[in-house]
Amino acid sequence: MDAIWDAAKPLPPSQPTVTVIPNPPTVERIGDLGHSTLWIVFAIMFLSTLGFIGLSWRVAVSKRLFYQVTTFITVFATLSYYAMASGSGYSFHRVHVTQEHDHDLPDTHKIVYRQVFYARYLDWALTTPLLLLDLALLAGLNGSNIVNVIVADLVMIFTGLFAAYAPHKRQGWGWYVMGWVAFLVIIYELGVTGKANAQARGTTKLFVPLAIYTAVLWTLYPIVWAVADGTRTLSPDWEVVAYAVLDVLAKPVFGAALLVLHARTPASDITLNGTWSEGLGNTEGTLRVGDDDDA
Ligand code: RET
Repeated sequence: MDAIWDAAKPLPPSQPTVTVIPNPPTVERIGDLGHSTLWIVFAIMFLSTLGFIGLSWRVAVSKRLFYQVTTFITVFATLSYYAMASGSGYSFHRVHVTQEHDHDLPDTHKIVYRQVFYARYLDWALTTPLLLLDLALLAGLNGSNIVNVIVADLVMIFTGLFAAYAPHKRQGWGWYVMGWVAFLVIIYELGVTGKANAQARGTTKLFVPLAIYTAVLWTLYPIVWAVADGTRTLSPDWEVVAYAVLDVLAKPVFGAALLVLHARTPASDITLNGTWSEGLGNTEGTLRVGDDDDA
């Protein structure tokens, strides 16, 4: 609001004369810290992918499912970190910031352009269902529960994306709350249905620690979101660092723990014979070129 100063009609002393100089827009984007972090995590994801591929070659095709799912998770993360580190996968979100002042001074307004990495949400939309699939298979969830948990997960990620790009703060928090509702559905499916199934299957010792690890770690994501995109307290650089730590713990560290513990727990074996391991139209005993089932 521009204050008008009229010399002919001075303002009464109780109303101070205020000149509001419009604030130029500011840009919040990552710098060296963010860039280096993105490249480091790209390398970690890439090397983990190679490691998981190596591990999967050591088991028979019929027992490779966990290995494959875990490998796909780091493949997608490698691609999204490459996109972000090499300078794509983001856009600027325009935020209108209103600053209130004391002493009856009028509010001031500022436009902020904040760098938002949408590549993150694409990555999460592909990898979080796979992480949940890993856990669901460990627990032995039925198809109906698996569909519920994966749909809830997609709702959570896409509401997060809409929240990040919401033109108004309040609308953004509305999406965020919806994301939390979906997240609670996931926690319920894992904590209640998953635990009961794991007990019946004899995989509790493996499932429960991994499910608790997941629940605690995943809860930190919306907290980071709230202080980064939500209130913009965390700078884009530190936002990248925070998600980097969480992503490394949620993907390579979780994947390695799952594969090591799974290898030690015979009850968690999933053996897929028939078409899955033999291929269509191949009857038992037929040797296929490239088969390495002897592993
Ligand atoms: C958002 C915002 C909306 C509310 C909630 C969220 C939760 C996100 C989570 C992300 C997990 C990502 C993982 C990535 C692995 O690499 C979308 C931030 C609840 C839980 C595990």
